[in-house]
Amino acid sequence: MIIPRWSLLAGGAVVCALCGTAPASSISFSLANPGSDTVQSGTEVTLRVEATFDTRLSAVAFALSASGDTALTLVDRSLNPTGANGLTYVSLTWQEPFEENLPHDLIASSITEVAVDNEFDMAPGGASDGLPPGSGVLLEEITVKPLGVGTVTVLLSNIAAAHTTGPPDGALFDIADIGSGSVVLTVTSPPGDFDGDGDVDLADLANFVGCMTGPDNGPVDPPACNTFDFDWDNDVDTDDFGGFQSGFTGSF
Ligand SMILES: [Ca+2]
Ligand SMILES: [Ca+2]
Ligand SMILES: [Ca+2]
Ligand SMILES: [Ca+2]
Repeated sequence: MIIPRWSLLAGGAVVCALCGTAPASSISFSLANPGSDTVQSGTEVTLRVEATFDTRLSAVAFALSASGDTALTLVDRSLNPTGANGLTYVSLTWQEPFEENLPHDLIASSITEVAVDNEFDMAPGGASDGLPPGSGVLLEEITVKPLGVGTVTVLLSNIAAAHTTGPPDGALFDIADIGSGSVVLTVTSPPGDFDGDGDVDLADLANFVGCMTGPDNGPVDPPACNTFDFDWDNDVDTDDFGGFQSGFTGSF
């Protein structure tokens, strides 16, 4: 029997080599808000883990962690999200107890859960045959708020798909271990965050006066003061102070 080889492309797409005529299968990520892999500290980000598969999906584990000086707060979570195609399933067999009493502060520990874990009994059509084929199926939707400069990693691991090895009506199935894939969000400082701790507060304000150049009297020096040039005209003046006030977050 040929053992399929699956590999993950950038962005989470999965390709299958040596699979012969076996159907393609893929797991893809999308980030609903703001849709970029770089986010500003203090911005709420909704992470959507979507899957597209032409064969039955039998297992996916989902993990969320932070590194650097970033701490994650878990803001919201859809326990049973429904995809655009009307399919609704997230088969949770194990999870950290993070769904109650939101928000949660995830400074110390990451989220790990088995989003889909279906026993596969080799008998097509049964209740434990894995998830039926679908596209754009929403497996997980979770809103986090990263604070501080660093990274947030979304990891899918232990991905397994089941595919037909016999006739098209599915007389025989086999399990393919797809492996893992990750997406990394870079968390950056917002404008005005002089000390790089993710907020714009009085500690940052204390540095504003020392960075002032006056109108059209740049260059801004030292370079760290550029965070106060809100209107990008190479000075730090009262116009920029207005921007600082608008961006003021207070201490987190
Ligand atoms: Ca700050
Ligand atoms: Ca100016
Ligand atoms: Ca300016
Ligand atoms: Ca601060």
